[in-house]
Amino acid sequence: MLENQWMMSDKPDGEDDASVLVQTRPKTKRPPLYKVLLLNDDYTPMEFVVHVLERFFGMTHAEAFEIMLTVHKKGVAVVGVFSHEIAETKVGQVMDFARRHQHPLQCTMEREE
Ligand code: TYC
Repeated sequence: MLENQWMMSDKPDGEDDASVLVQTRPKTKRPPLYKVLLLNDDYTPMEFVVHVLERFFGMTHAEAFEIMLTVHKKGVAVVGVFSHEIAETKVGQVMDFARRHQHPLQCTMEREE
């Protein structure tokens, strides 16, 4: 993609001075990224959360246990950063899996600054 810029033509006064659209530097805007957040609650078993983090976020048992404890203590943690489509898929997978097991676990996404 190219960024465009309006410029005046360099004709002397009295001659045609119509504005022209010229190409300047190439513009490559990267798509936004989204943080996937896991929220604490009082009922979802710790081992279930650990399993979710292993299953849907590719964490080792040790990594998953550590993140689960962070959520348990702090109330929320970022469990991954993805494109909009992948983040939506992860949130859907976690919410669906929790619902099927009748746990109130909540997972959301938030655009990165
Ligand atoms: N607080 C829950 C408990 O004590 C454990 C838990 C951790 C729940 C992380 C949700 O995202 C969560 N059983």
